[in-house]
Amino acid sequence: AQTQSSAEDADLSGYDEEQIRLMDEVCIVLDEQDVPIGSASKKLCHLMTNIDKGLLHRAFSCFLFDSQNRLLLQQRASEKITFPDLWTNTCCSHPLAVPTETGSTFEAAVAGVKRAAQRKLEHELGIKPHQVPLEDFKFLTRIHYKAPSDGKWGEHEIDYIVFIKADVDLDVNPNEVRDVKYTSAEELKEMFKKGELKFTPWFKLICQTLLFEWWEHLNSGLEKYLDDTTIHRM
Ligand code: DMA
Ligand code: MN
Repeated sequence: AQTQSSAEDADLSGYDEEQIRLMDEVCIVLDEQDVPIGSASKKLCHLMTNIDKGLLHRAFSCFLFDSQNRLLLQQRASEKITFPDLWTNTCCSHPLAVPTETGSTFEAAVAGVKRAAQRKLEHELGIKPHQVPLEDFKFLTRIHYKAPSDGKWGEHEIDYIVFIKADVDLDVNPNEVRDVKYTSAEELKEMFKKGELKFTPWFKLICQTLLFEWWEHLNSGLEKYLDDTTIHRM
């Protein structure tokens, strides 16, 4: 059979047209050591039938803090195919299987992730690249996790965590983001206690493990937390 475009694909019928189009993006396929071994569409990478066979791809999670050390949260749009309407960290997506975002060494991979983060902060939140210069992103560590979304779709990623401190102007893309809010660490802990908001699985994992300690050290220097060797299996 001929390769189909996602627009005429039964797996994707009924979803938002723009989100269907984005399922044609090409993700970086990895082995368990984070070595790129190929590429596959965003759609193929997020089907649980493929994830259950071990398909793994590269992703990033960006955490943006303002000058008062408040973290910018977003609520995913209802149009999202995976994890719609859930609250999460500032911006997540995938470095694409293109030379500027892939990289064959670890250093090049981190550089690619920073470019992808800058690209998606503009696409999702309307943040202009000059407000989030590449050199201001700080890579922290990698987490490897698997999470089903709704049975059919899910995530299985090695996720590069990057922080950036910046006061930014937002122009939210409603196809991606339903709502945004800034939160202090104490307020976020309260939100988890109250249980009124629903959060994405990867954000919950990062909050349960590493986030709050990093957050406490935002001003005193995160260098000692930079971990270029561990892949946390969660
Ligand atoms: C994918 O995020 C990345 C992680 C860490 C879950 P996403 O579903 O928001 O990606 P995109 O914005 O590209 O749809
Ligand atoms: Mn993914």
